[in-house]
Formats: sequence, structure tokens, C-alpha cells
Amino acid sequence: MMRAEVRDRIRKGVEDDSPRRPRTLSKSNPALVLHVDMDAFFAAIEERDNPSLKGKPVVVGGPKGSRGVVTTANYVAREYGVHAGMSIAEVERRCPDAIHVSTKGGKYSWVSVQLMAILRRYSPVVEPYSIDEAFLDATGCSHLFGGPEAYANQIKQAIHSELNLTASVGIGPSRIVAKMASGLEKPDGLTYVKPEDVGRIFGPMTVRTIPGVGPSTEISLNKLNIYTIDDLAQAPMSMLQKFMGKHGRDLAETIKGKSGAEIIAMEERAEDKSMGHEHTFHVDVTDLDMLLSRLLYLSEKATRRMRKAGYVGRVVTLKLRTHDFRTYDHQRKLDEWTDDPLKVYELAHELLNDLWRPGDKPIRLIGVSVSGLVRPDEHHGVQHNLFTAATHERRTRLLHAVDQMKDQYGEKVLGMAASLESLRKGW
Ligand code: DCP
Ligand code: CA
Repeated sequence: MMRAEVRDRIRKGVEDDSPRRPRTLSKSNPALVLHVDMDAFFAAIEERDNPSLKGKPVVVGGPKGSRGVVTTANYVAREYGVHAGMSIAEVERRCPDAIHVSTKGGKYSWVSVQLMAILRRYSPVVEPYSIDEAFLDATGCSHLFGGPEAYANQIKQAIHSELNLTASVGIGPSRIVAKMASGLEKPDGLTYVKPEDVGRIFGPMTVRTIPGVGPSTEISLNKLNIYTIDDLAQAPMSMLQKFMGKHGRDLAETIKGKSGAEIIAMEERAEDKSMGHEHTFHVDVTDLDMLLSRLLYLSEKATRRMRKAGYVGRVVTLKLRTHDFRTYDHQRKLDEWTDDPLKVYELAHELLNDLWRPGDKPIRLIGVSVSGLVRPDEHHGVQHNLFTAATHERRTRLLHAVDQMKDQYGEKVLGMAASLESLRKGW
């Protein structure tokens, strides 16, 4: 069982080889970036683990007959027009022979951990971007392998031989170019876009093909008569700045190949700032409720610091130290930026489930931290639709009020019941 393999790391004492603070690509752009994106990730893992699925249309998501949606589909199913986000009912119309498999999160997370470990062998700077994607700074490494393409090929081969899965790889002079390149020859692709070819290859494509450009940015650009990437590169900077602010200018500069800005264009600021708390237990803990209660308390404490400093964050890292003093880190990205303790706690809980179960090695220390911190006013703040906005506003006011009372009267005055339990019992 794959989930058990995650926990096996703890049982066998294989420490996480990642640095405590994930390193990120330098803000002054590296000259060569490689982007790895696994093909039909969840579906490919299901096919790998059940060879009877090979060659058949496979859909991962809500069970057949349900009102759920597709999480992903393999490339055979995609030939029938099936894609992520489609309702299961529509899949049954388009591809009645599709085999429906339910989503198994823990198993995919473990493959993700394995993938990132492979990538770290190929570059000192690996920046995970999602569960199945990462950027590598290839600047100082690719020549050691005989050039960018040979380097990318070796990485693809390592993934294939060690995980029995395929990846598509893009290489280019910036993150955006590398990411767009990896999508050009999917699945199992390898595309190297040299700086001088960026305009020729991507110029005619619509602005929507730029990672991070969603429907609303597309509408703003279309209103300025900007439809293609070429249009964007030729638009006067002052106009973009006026109508779209910094975001628009950064996008255009990136496409022109100027450095330094594209990470904002990707709606992703890989700040290495993080805020968190950890706790060493008086006695090593074997009880799940005790760990969860402490985790909730730590999530509250970490997000309270974030609220005070005016940050929202997106990446949650769980840290565990077992009784034999070995330390393990496991991290995952939230769907949106937040400073909400419950959202952080829920993801930390999932991460704990991946790593540890009752009966595993006793736990000496537990910690939770949030990274990828940005200020909500930096364009990509927490986004809410009209329906959730009022609830969010009320919740934010409540959290701030609780913070103020805690500052005034101390930690024990208010708090979520389960985390108070942990304080009261002195765990
Ligand atoms: N995923 C998800 N919910 C989404 C989008 C994706 O749970 N809204 C999951 C399922 C995917 C995995 O994340 O398998 C990776 O997402 P990708 O967008 O990279 O899609 P795939 O890897 O499935 O396909 P591709 O080959 O196009 O990259
Ligand atoms: Ca993918």
C-alpha cells in the first residue's frame, strides 16, 4: 500500500532529505529553468498500480452514477473529450466504457514526495509548484549532463525507471517559458525553447495560454485589444500599467524575455518567508487525538502571527520528530491563500495522516508552518465570490477580536475547544 510507504519512512528512520526551508529560485532569474509536469498524474498512478486498466479510458473522480466531477482523466479518455472538471454524468454520455476510479489522496502525495526527492538529485534548487509539477534551476547543472536536452532526458528517464510514470519536461530562459514549453508536447514530451525562439513559438498563441492568466485577466486584456501574446509584447507599457497595474506590466515584460517579474505573472510568489510554531512533548506521544489537539493549537498560533503581520500564506508544512530524534517534513499547497487556522489545520491533519498512524513510532515533536506568504493587497489576495465574501468578512473580524483578547488576557482566555484541551492537559 503506497500510503503505508510514506509512513515506512518513519518506521525505517529514513529522514526527509529536503532542507528545512525549501530553497527557491532566485528572484533575479536563473538563465535556464526546467519545468517538470507529470502526465495525467492521478490516472497514471492508478494505471500503473492496476495493469488491467492499461490502454482503457480511465477517469479519476466521483464514482460512476454520482453527481461528482472528474479530477483527471488519462489520455485515452481525453480522446473522447473527457477532461478535469467535467461532470460524471457527461462522462457517461461521452465515454460509456470509461473505467471510474475513486481519488486516493494519500497515495498521490507519496508519489509526489518521491518525485521531488528524485528532482533534488538533479539540481540544488527545486521549487515544487503543485503536487505533480516543479521548477528546477538548470543553469549550473545542465552542462554536466551534456546540455539542456540531455539533462532533461536523464530526469525523464529517472522518473520513468524509479516511479514507472511519464513526465513532460520544458526548458527555457524563465519559469513561464519552461512551463509553457512542458505543455507543448504532452504526454511524455521534451521541449527546449531557446530565448530567440520565444516570440516565434508563443507569439501567435492567445493570452489565455499564459499560465496564471484566467478568464478575468483575459477580459481585461481583450478590452485593450490584446488577444495574442504578440499583442501583449507590443502593447505600450504605460497602457498596461494604467489598466492592469503591475500585473499586466509584469506579464508583458516576461514575454519579452525581460527577467525578474514572471513569478508574479504566475500568480505565485515563492517567498521563502514562513511562519510557524512547534512543540516538544514532555512525554513521547502515541495518541492521535493528542497530536491533533496540539496541531490545532499550533495552527491557531501560526495564523495569529500571520494576521498580526498582515500575511496570508499558501503552503503548509508539517514537521514531525520521532522519539529517536529523526525529523520529517511534509508539505502541500492550499487551493488559495489564507490566514484561517482551520484551513491550515485541515491540511496539516491530512499531512499527518500521510506520515503517521497510531502504532507508528512515538512522536517527540510536532510543528506546523505556513510559507508562500504574501500580503493580501499584492494582487493575489484571498479571493471570494459574492456568496462567501460576507461569511469571510465576519470570520476575519472574529479572528481579529480573538487575537486582541489573547494579547490582552493571555493564551488560555479563548481558543478552539480542542486546542484548549491540549493546553489544559499540559500535553
Ligand atoms: N487535480 C485536482 N484538481 C484539479 C486539478 C488537478 O485534484 N482541479 C489533480 C489531478 C491531476 C493532478 O492534480 O492528476 C495534476 O494536475 P494537472 O493539471 O497537472 O493534470 P494531470 O497531471 O492530470 O494532466 P496533464 O498530463 O495535463 O498534466
Ligand atoms: Ca500534470
